[in-house]
Amino acid sequence: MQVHFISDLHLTADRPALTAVLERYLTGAARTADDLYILGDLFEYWAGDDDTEDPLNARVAELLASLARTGTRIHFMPGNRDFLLGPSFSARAGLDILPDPTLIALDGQAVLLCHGDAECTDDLAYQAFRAQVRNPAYQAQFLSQPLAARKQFIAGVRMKSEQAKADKQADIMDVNAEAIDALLRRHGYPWLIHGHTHRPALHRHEVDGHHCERWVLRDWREDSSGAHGEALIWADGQLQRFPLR
Ligand code: LP5
Ligand code: MN
Repeated sequence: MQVHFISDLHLTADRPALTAVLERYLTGAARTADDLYILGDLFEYWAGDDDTEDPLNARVAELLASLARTGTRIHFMPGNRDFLLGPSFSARAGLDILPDPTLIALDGQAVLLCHGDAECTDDLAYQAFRAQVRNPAYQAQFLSQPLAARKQFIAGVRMKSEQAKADKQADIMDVNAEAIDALLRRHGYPWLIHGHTHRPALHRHEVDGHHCERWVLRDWREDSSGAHGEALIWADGQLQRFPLR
């Protein structure tokens, strides 16, 4: 059994090298996976499924669909940037959409998957924003607007979010320890895999006497030495980080 986890690719037409890393991965190492879990923020933002024709979005759907045709099951969990991704994209890409959180088993080890933003409970401004944009009525109203207007609105939100983040203390943008303990308790003390915080690490939590590992995924990025990604891979009964170029 081989299971892969990726998150926080933040794909955008402005960073084609990241899409190239994804393409090499989906046509290479990912082929041996029985399951591939994408734990949110695959895209820099998702304005609605009527944007699937956008060249980058169509290309990503095609790359995922061709992996799915080779037999790998692909699962997508929404992130804080692409929670509007819906049934037309998922049908085209050959994936299913999972609720956040979702409990799975890796060779008998219970593992809870989440994006990670819901657990950043110290970031009160973000949680208020999140409650509003995750409201179905608000989303329906948003999606009834023309695509160009939605993209313009998102550009404004992204700018405000960047400004807000500049004034926030770094630790309020990490997950809250009690929120993690409560989540693990509620789900019977599984391990946890999440992204969002861009703070890759392996944390060991003791909750009510239970030992739980928490694996934080690495975001994909471009720097002076090129574009880098990462898949966390369950194989031979253990989790390991696998760098992607
Ligand atoms: O994504 P990241 O890591 O940079 O920052 C997040 C939080 N910010 C966001 C916003 C997104 O980055 C950008 C928007 C994505 C598009 C989604 C489509 C939505 C359209 C509407 C759908 C119905 O998620 C950031 C966190 C950070 O993670 C760390 O956890 O701190 O949160 C903020 O910065 C939010 C601000 O604190 C408050 C909100 C500012 C925006 C106000 C816009 C006004 C419009 C109100 C409408 C709801
Ligand atoms: Mn995120």
